[in-house]
Amino acid sequence: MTCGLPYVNGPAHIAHLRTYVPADIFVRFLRKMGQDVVFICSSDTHGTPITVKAEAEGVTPLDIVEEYHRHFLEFFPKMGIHFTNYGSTDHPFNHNRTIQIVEALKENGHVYAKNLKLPYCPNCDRFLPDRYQRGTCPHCGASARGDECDQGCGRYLEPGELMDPRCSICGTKPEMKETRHYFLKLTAFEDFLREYLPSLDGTDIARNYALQWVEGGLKDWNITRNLDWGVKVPGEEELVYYVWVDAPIGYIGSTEEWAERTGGDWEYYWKGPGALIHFIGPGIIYHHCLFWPSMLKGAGYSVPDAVIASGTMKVEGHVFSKSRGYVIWVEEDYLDKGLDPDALRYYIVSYTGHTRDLDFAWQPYTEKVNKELVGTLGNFLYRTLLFANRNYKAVPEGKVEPEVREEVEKTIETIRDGLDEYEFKKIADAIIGLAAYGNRYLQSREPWKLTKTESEKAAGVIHNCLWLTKALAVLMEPLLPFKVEAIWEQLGTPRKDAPLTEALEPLEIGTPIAKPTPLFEQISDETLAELSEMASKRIEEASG
Ligand code: B3M
Ligand code: ZN
Repeated sequence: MTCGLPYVNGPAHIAHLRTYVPADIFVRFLRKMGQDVVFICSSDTHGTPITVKAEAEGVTPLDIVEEYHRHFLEFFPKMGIHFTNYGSTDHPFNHNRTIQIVEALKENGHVYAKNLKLPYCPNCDRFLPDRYQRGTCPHCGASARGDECDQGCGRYLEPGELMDPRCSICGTKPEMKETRHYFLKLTAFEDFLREYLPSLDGTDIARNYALQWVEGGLKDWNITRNLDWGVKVPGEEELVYYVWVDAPIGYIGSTEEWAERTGGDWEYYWKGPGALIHFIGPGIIYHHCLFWPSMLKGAGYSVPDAVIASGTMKVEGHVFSKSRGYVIWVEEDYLDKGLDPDALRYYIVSYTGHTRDLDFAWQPYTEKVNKELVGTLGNFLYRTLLFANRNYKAVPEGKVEPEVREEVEKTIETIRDGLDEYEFKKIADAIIGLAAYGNRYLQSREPWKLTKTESEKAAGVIHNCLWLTKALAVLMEPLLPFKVEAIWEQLGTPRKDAPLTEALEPLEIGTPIAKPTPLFEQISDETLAELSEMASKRIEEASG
């Protein structure tokens, strides 16, 4: 299983989390259900996103890559996201794998060379690949950059397609100059794609967009660029492979890094029976559903089984945009302020369905934390553990009531449906629903009244509540891994990564229950005001 690779040209932001949080939750559930998963990611180190940033800062691409590679490596665990391997597309394994795959494509007749006239800036004295040019989108007329209509229809653009290009560094109108490039014969994969895409698992948006593009007609794909930084094309001084060639191959490269480190078998996943699952953002469906399966197929590798593309990200009601200030820098704006990583994981998946627009705003964030996490979930856990500690100091005698058991079984069913449908909100809602049931159960049985008159009954109620607490701990661990560690400690039975079936196992009577501390913290009006103020300031500064 893989996640789209972050370009290492800046720190982690909230839109990144839309891929990584659901993917991490998915992997954790698969493992709880006994599946063997290798969870792969890497720093995307090549292409003009890196070189443009390096030029702007007057440093080398390698400086940028090293700085932000380290950032991401340290960042993911702070959000509870754990890859089996987090590698780099600049690793020699990936350079070699890229060259091997293009060679195989060539041998199979899928790659050809062709001379092209491409924009060349006489002032900067170089060709203008991808982000080195801005102009007009030939499809929708919006302002666009060389490789993508980034402010309009979102389409992928081939070199030479952008209209009225200008050098994005100096603004000069480029000349057209001849240069030799390599192409992947994407058109030859049309029949394959027509047959393959309808059976591709994952979210509908991935499959449907891809099919629509095939219907609209395919074009051969230019796989080289006039750049120094990247995977050098053997025998061609001036060319590197386009970053979208070596970036997905980086999924394989990172698996090879893992295999070397652990003695694992990377070919099992890439040429054998292992299922291949990609989690991605909505802007890179074209690359993952058209280019990538064609490359894999044409070079003799397995093709993806599922592509799970999310919907888009908004911040404070506006389309996510770093330049316009509609951004949350996860480390600086969130974690460094002492805010809870689990609460953010929860917000990301519970706000809306996986393929819809997800808006991050501080007001609904505060409401969700205070109402759902503190009010419902935290409240049930705290009341249960406090009552158990005060009255029994340990798990009291009792029998799990059929009604209580049924609630847990129902929750497990809903979680399984959520995983099948890639609807992670279903899972989050089911967990809060189970806690809400716990609150209702506790409230209706009133054990605080029973302790004097019918002490056995009171103990039975608390036994059931503790059993629910354990079930919740098992079921919500993928969502709220930090909190669950704390719950296990309070329950006196550390059971990290317990299988899903553990949710239905009996409790051990007599296990000591320590004095609990509340798991979730209420967000005050003052904190909300400060956070909202920070957001509006950033937006103001960006527009001014
Ligand atoms: N580095 C980031 C993006 O376009 C890009 C993903 C590569 S996945 C192989 O979302
Ligand atoms: Zn467009």
